[in-house]
Amino acid sequence: MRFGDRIRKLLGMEVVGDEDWDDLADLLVEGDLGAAFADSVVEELKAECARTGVRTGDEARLALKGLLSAYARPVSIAPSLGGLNIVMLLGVNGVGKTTTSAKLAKYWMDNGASKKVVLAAGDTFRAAAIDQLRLHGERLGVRVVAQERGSDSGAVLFDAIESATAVGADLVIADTAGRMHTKQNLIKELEKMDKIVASKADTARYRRLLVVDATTGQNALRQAESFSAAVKIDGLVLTKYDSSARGGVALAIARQLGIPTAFVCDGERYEDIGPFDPDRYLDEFLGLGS
Ligand SMILES: Nc1nc2c(ncn2[C@@H]2O[C@H](COP(=O)(O)OP(=O)(O)OP(=O)(O)O)[C@@H](O)[C@H]2O)c(=O)[nH]1
Ligand SMILES: [Mg+2]
Repeated sequence: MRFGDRIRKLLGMEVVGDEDWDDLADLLVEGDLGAAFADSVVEELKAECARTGVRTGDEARLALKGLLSAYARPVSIAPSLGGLNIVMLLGVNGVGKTTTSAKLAKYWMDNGASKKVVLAAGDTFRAAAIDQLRLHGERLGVRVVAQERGSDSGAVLFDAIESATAVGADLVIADTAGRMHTKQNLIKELEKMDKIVASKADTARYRRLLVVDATTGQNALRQAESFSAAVKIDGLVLTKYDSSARGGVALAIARQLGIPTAFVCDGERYEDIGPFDPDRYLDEFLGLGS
């Protein structure tokens, strides 16, 4: 059963009783809000329902939507005209960074936001990562700038930016490694790449997206904490939303760290990406709407 349907079923009653609130808090924890957030939002909801005289489950879900909407924060990330834009994708291994790099290239070419994209193979840790990005480049007709495995990822980004400028591209999408020998190495590497890009790019055209896997629950919150301690994160990409559709962790990340969500991915095909739509997202999460 989809998460939203479980909420709908739980709050299906005519009159919401005391034990229902506890069950709701438990279910919201399963939806990846985390215990403290779930408890506090249910307390708020209880108070609001008492104050406004809300009694039915349907009304309660609507009121809950209102409370959660403070944390369903969208951000619009798109290349802007008149200069070179850089979008760097960050995240731990396996979350979908490489796939999302390719999806975004196609998405922005298709909607006219970019005339010419360069993909940068900033994951130099694994040889297969470079081949994977090259394959996407071939399929999409997009230039891929890469060096051999083990080379300096900052140098790859530097090259990609030079190359993009030389061929008149307006967008560099940089894939990065999700894995290093140690977590400390990974963070250092990111800080270094970030400095290189920041020194070559117009800050208004440089965006860092953190990719998180919706199926990993509260782990994604911890990842967001460590990445945002190293570099400024402009927005989230919530991937694998198709296989979970709980996705409450995006709300938890916004509440805890103030990071908004830019895109949601719900499948493995290039087209399976779209801008984060808070209204639709909350309706799905709470089993509202159709
Ligand atoms: N169902 C589903 N699968 C996805 C989605 N995004 C990515 N995947 C799959 O997740 C797997 C990992 O994706 P990658 O793009 O290689 O992830 P990565 O973050 O680059 O991984 P590393 O390079 O190992 O750090 C692949 O099998 C993708 O097809 C999504 O939105 N939905
Ligand atoms: Mg990858």
